[in-house]
Amino acid sequence: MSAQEIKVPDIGDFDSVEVIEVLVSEGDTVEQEQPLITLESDKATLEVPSTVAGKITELKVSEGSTVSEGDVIAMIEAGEESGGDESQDDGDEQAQESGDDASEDESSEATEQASGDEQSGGGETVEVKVPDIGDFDSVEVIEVLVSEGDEVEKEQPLITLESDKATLEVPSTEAGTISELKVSEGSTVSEGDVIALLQSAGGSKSSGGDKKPEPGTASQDDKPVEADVSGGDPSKLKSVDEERFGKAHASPSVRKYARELGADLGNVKGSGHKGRITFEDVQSYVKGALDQVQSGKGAGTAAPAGGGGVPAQPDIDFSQFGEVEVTELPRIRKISAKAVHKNWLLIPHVTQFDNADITEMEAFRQANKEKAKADGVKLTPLAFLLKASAAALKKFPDLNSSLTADGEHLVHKKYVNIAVAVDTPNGLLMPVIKDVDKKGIYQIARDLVDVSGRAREGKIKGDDMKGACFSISSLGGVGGTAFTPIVNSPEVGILGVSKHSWQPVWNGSEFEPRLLLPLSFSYDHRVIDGAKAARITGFISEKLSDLRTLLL
Ligand code: CAO
Repeated sequence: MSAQEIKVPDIGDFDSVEVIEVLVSEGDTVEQEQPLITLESDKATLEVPSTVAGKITELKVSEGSTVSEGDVIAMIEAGEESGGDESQDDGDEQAQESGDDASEDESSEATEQASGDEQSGGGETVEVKVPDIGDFDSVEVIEVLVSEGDEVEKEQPLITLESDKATLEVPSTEAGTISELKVSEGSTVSEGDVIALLQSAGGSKSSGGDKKPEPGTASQDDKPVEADVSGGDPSKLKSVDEERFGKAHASPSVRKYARELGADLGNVKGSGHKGRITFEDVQSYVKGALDQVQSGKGAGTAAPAGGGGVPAQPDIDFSQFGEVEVTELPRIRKISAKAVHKNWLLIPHVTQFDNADITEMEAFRQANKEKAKADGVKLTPLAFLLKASAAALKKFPDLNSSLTADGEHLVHKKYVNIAVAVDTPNGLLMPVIKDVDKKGIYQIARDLVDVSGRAREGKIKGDDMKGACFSISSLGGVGGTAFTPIVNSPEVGILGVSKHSWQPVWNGSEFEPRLLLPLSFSYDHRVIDGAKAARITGFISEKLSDLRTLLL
């Protein structure tokens, strides 16, 4: 009985792919179709199965080797149950055929296909097709990573495909705007199928193949901080159980991301479709591990199945309890949901509460409201809050700073731009009012009406929401006594404002009615400590209480 070679089959547009796992040992008896090794490139993970049943006499690869199509993985002595010589021949032929499939003609055709059918001159519609995906046909789309209208870069993953043996992401062949999506989650596709129509940006905006794929539509600012989760002891979190990591249900870019952070995917519970592990799951896991390291529990035990202690959202069929209707979140809400989730997980928040006595400020505002209105200005308490916050940003330089990515330096800003949370029909937007420290109350009030109006009408531009040093979220016009706003990273503080109310205040000899404005100041505890936070909130209260100091 002669041993036969098991070769790497047609694996699509990949060459020199790393063996991340060897699933068998010499001497093992394997079944036909039993996976022998797992390969992983930056875009795909796939298992290579045995083409025959039999006994492994020699392994030709080890973990860390790189292989290409046609390379021999192992020698197998075919067993009786495999059907003898006939099946050996089949296996050989199969491996051979796989090799033949990737003939030069076909691979150049695949490359042509992958570069789109039309020339990439600016503004042309380009069809993005499923490239050569090897020995796979009718593969399920398990994730659509973009939406119509999204701007994408060349090489940015658009969809994730998954067969029973492989997961791979299909990247965009051009930079441009997605004008139409031709697939949805659950569709099945084969090589050459059109995934999306893309309005080409001109073909020059390549991001390079090494760019880390971003989850969904998260902005640059949403990129997760590459946290050192070792808590000073790299051995604690960096010991990854390779076997469980290999078996985890995650896309290649999530795997790559987990490897970069030293997160053991085997311990991360997936909250995505069919329990798939998402970027957010990895972030939650890392955050949970970090919290446990910091609280002294140690990361060795910090690997709860729920992803850093955060239980995954169970997929509940609510219709069992009564009638339901499922609606999709608006695009802005999806984006802000990702941002607040990331900020809530990554920033150690504390909220400091205080009351500002705005009796005089309100008297001033009421006295000037009509006159301001005649000048086209809507004078609300928010303009005064912006001015007081600008003064605080100048007085406390750490409040007007951002942590560097390594977490070891502060970038102090010499400008004072403040974002304001605006409730719009499509979700929360944060337009920025620039140079607040250099503007008077009227000008700030004018800017506020301008940006909030444009935000509500959907006319705000991306640039209008960049460059903030601090944020204010006012629910004063709505109600409530206090809340805990979430800091917008990389800012380090946010001021929440609730509805003012008349309260009896003891003045030393009697209770006196005073108008109190509740302030809720949330801050990043890595940058600001509690005493400073109390001073900052006190400073803002003082400025609002004594308009003379504010208007100076
Ligand atoms: N206490 C009591 N009344 C207040 C107040 C406060 N703290 N702040 C504002 N008001 C009053 C205003 O004076 C105005 O009344 P008058 O017309 O009689 O003067 C009324 O409430 C409505 O104000 P407004 O909402 O039109 O204007 P604003 O400047 O206070 O706020 C804006 C503008 C855009 C911030 C606001 O409209 C908005 O969208 N707020 C929601 C923000 C939000 O959703 N935050 C939560 C985010 S999650 O962290």
